[in-house]
Amino acid sequence: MPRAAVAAAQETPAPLDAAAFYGQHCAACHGAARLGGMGPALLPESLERLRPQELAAVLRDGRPATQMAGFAGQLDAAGIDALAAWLRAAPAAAPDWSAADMAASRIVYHPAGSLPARPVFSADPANLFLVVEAGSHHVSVLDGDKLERIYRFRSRFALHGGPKFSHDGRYVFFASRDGWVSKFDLWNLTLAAEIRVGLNTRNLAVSDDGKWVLAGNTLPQTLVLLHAEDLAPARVYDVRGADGTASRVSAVYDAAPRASFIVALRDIPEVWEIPYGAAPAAAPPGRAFTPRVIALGEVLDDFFFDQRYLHILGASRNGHGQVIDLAQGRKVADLALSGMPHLGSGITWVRRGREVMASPNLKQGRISVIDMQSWQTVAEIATNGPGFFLRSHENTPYAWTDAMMSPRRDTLQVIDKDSLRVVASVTPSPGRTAAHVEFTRDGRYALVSVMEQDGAIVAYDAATLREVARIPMDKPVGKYNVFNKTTRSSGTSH
Ligand code: DHE
Repeated sequence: MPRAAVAAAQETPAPLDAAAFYGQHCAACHGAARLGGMGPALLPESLERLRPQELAAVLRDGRPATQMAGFAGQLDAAGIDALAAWLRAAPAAAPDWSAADMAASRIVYHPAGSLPARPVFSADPANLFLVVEAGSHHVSVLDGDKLERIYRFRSRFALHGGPKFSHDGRYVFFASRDGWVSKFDLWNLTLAAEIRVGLNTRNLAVSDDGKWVLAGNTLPQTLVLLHAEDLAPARVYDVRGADGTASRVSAVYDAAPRASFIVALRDIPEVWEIPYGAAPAAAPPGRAFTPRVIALGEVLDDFFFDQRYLHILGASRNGHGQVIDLAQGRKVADLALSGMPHLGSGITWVRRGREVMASPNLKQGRISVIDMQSWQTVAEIATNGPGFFLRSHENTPYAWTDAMMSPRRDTLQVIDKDSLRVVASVTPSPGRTAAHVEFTRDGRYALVSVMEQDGAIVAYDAATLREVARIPMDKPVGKYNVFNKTTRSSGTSH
């Protein structure tokens, strides 16, 4: 070999053996099979939502305030890229999460009945808020009257979807993207039980009778039914369509008036209804827990329900919307929607004697308002830009929306529910993302998230729109008021 070529070969570092590097430096925290441990799972599904530059930055610089140290000292840019690419590729052996894995993961911290059935604090237990802080994976409990934090605890990695409450507001159930289901006793401010139901989970629903929790997974492609009392697994459903095609779960919902769970599926044109009780609408006797399959013309994975759970309003990923009559099990109307309506964040109210529904749009700066009898679009309200959430309350004339997917992400717009016009806006912290509103139980104050690492919950007087409190938080995402959720306020998600 010529001398120059020898020198070049000596200078070019050998490509990174990412598997070996992972085994040596990452496996202790993230698990030999990348299923997670002290650190989160590192499977393609777990990393889906992380942008390439974000993943590279974590591998290079680590994550502040965690055990995750960066590898800038050991890997050059090419090595970081090789490790990122390896992590984004599926492992050679398909990861599995068996019934035995699930059972082994379950922790019962406090068996049912072992703790006092009264709150250990003086705040109104029905006016508490739970705030999911995504920054360092914590949950804060706020007193909704004093607008003060009364407790904060560490959550599992990356909670997603709304936490779901038992009827009396004592227990709240969380799902993490990593597959953990946690049951928290709000009156005693302590975790009651936890179980890992999968490797990648969408969300969970709690049955209206308080007996069951249903979690929907994307990995493995299963639904897991748990006893709400102690999170013991009751049944695992393999999610497969009529032709045998497996499907990820988009989301699970509790249809309380029907005493059933409704399951939205991501890869097959079906909706499942799983009856858990004896409601006449739900199922003939003896059919409890057996899925009733509603066949659709196309895959719908973003859902909204009317207040009585007679209809599903569903949207496909390309924005096509339709109305499914749940009793008849078939489409009864099309919805004139475009862009990517975020029906999951829709709300309803009565306007001039007619019930209307409105939802934000992830792709367009507009709010669609739909008449719930004729299914016609009543108005398209132009907003600052694509947004994620829309919220209101029975006691306020306004609905609040964000534009968090746009350059105006720092501003919330306030819509008059009668005139259907934007009448005001608030900018809690100029230049910083503001989104997700939830009202106090009486609708007097609107709490807004400044969704940044050193962010805050900012409370506004819902009538004057004046700021009344600011509570520092670590990237607060969603907030959930016990009363509004347990009474199924039409101004918030259920
Ligand atoms: Fe969510 C709820 C789907 C990305 C924050 N999100 C939901 C629900 C669904 C859903 C189906 C309703 C279930 C429930 O509440 O139990 N979300 C999706 C997606 O498909 C999407 C676009 C992409 C994804 O990969 O999941 C998505 N969601 C996000 C985010 O990026 C957000 C802003 C930050 C995060 O934490 O991931 C986000 N989603 C939320 C929140 C709720 C939610 C805060 C609960 C809203 C509520 O008030 O009830």
